[in-house]
Amino acid sequence: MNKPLPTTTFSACPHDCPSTCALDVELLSDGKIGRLRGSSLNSYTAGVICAKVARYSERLYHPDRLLKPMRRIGLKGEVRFEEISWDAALDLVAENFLQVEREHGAQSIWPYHYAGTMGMVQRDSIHRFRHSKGYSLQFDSFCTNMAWTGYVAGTGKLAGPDPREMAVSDQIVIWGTNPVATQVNVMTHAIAARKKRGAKIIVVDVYRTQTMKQADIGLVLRPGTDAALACAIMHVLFRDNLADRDYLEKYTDCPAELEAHLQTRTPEWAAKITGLDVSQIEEVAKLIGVVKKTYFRLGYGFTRSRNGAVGMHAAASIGAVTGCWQYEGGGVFHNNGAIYDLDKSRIEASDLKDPTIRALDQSLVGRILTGDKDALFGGPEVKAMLVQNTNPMSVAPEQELVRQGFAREDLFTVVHEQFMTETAQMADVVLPATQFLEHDDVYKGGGHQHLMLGPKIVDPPEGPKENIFVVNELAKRLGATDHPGFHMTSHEHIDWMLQHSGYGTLEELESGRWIDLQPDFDTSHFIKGFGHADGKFHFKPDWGRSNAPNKPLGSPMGPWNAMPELPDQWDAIEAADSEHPFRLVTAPARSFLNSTFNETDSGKKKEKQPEIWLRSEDAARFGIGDGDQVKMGNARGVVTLHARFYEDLTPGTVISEGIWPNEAFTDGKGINTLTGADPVAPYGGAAFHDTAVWLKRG
Ligand SMILES: Nc1nc2c(c(=O)[nH]1)N[C@H]1C(S)=C(S)[C@@H](COP(=O)(O)OP(=O)(O)OC[C@H]3O[C@@H](n4cnc5c(=O)[nH]c(N)nc54)[C@H](O)[C@@H]3O)O[C@H]1N2
Ligand SMILES: Nc1nc2c(c(=O)[nH]1)N[C@H]1C(S)=C(S)[C@@H](COP(=O)(O)OP(=O)(O)OC[C@H]3O[C@@H](n4cnc5c(=O)[nH]c(N)nc54)[C@H](O)[C@@H]3O)O[C@H]1N2
Ligand code: SF4
Ligand SMILES: [Mo]
Repeated sequence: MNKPLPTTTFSACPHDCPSTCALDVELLSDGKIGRLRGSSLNSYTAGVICAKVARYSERLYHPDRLLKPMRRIGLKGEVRFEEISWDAALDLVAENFLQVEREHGAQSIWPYHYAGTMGMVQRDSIHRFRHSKGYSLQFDSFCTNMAWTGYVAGTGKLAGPDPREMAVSDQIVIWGTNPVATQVNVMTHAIAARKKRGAKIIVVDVYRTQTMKQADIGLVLRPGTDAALACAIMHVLFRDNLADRDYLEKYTDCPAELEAHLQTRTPEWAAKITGLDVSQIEEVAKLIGVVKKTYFRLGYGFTRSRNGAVGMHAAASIGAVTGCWQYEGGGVFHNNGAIYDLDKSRIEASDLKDPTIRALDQSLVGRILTGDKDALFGGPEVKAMLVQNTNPMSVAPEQELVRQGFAREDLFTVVHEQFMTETAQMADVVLPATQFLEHDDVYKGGGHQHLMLGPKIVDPPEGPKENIFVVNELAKRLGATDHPGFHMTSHEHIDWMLQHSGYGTLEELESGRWIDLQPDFDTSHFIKGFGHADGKFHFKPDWGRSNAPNKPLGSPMGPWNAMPELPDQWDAIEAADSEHPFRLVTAPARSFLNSTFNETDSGKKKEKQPEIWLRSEDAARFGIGDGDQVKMGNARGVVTLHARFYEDLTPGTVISEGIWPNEAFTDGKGINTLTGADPVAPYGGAAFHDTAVWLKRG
């Protein structure tokens, strides 16, 4: 007898990736899932997804999945646990939270979460729990702050030309992102433009990435010098009469001032700062000036520096000088966050949010847990945490402090996880979580324009429960379920949010799978004006009062007063010095997604081992050979890993791809031992790619 053919159903990728792919999921006759594919019906996904999600069954049926609630029986970090029932686990958590609240106040409890799933019901319900109890708030700073702030400083709105228009561009500039690894669909559309129209692809990065290998022109510059490149490009545009002066007059705030300011920002000036050749800068500037339909796809990578917001703003400014925004296939795109306008008040219980409660900075978790008064805003110590959707013991900067903090015997930590992550290992109570194919949720694409449904497709094994179950059950035990959001199923939440946002019903989304929310051409291209009150693109942002989307603390931070008024190279980076001659960039690995997928064998096999890539001549200066074990350090700590010669980066730059578990390093200390948590101006953020280090053999 022939085996029945697999049937196919649909979902959406839950991971923190701008592509948010529309998925076709194979259901096998034994009820298990088979391969995942990109939906060819979705105009952005266009049938393509990354390899790590295509083989999701490896993660779903992984033998190391957490299946039972557990409580700690050893010392913190000894990783000795015993299984307990869900009821006993939830009771234990509630008891401890109530006790902490009685003794130290509600703000000494800090629900801590991030982007393990991007589903809005499962990810954001923790806020409903937080607000209904008056626990400490969280200021999100791992990822988007500098990028969004810099982009919005120019455009006034976090949105831009339809990324599908890349397919009709004559030239695509991929700047500070490595889409082959981090958001594969950008390549689909860019390559389509090359095939159909001979579009050129230009890539700007700090090493020759997989993406740059596919480019027509690659610019490898020094980390944190993108604003210098952008200024020199704009200098050439003005100098050679390639600026669109009518556009500048109509659409920008101070074109004459910008032109005067850029007089001295010559290619020669920028070459010294960036490490590029003058001829490379001239060539790219000319192409950008002459090819009107140029689409800039600006990523996050180049903004993870202490001058990151300034770099993003400078790069975005180029488009306002050429006027490429006016054309189909032209403009500057970073993220579409502002097009969705969703009513999440039922999910988050935002009506209960008390803005006077402190918002603790997620990147400062190490300082916070070790009692840093400033990081605690002078308030009570953190005594209990519920951690969901994040793995701070791997991903947060200043790991030495993070470890010390989570090792505190007087800190009661609950970790709700799919795997025994390094954070779960430090918990008092570990709760097993469902994976995305086992629960309902709804997703929005940051790098595109679709709101997408990801319904429950298979039953979880006995044990794992979804995030809203944990949040609702704890709220019940803590006597805090007044808000109607606690009495709704995930279906009801999705339906309510859709209806109250004006996007129909859940039933409609179920039949359509997704909604395309791309605004019309004029809106996306800012033809009727940019997002600021004066309708102009701002070359001269008011950094201290910008309408950045991510500024819950209200006031600017970091050395924001020193930010340049106009696009310029800003000296705020952690520069190399005689003690720290190298600049470290911790770029993403293709087979991992932050710390996710580093539990699967195929991911580990592909990425091999933690490495530091450097030029052979740099290595030789320090007596380091290819493959040698090396120590790399700075005042924050020391890590041990293996050197690999890599010639396609600037002298003095070193690259370490991937957030490996700390335990994958020889001395058990991972890459974030070296990265800093100091808030970047003007609205916070962690400068993951901006670290000065020393290197030696050993
Ligand atoms: N495979 C994989 N995919 C991922 C992730 C992952 O870890 N792995 N992470 C996901 C997440 S959370 C996010 S936010 C996105 C981020 O995706 P991206 O927008 O691509 O940002 P990054 O991954 O930080 O870095 C991208 C590139 O920026 C480069 N870069 C670093 N510093 C500089 C600089 O100063 N100038 C320039 N020009 N380039 C620089 C790095 O070398 C890297 O190649 O990707 C998501 N997708
Ligand atoms: N050195 C360095 N550090 C970085 C970066 C870098 O480029 N370099 N990038 C930074 C960036 S951009 C980001 S966004 C952060 C990301 O940091 P995190 O958001 O912490 O991302 P992950 O490491 O993938 O961890 C997410 C965890 O959530 C769990 N999870 C997934 N789905 C669910 C669910 O439905 N329920 C529950 N309870 N858990 C779930 C996963 O198993 C995983 O362990 O890392 C930052 N750290
Ligand atoms: S490319 Fe990104 S969104 Fe698409 S399947 Fe892979 S991780 Fe998910
Ligand atoms: Mo991120």
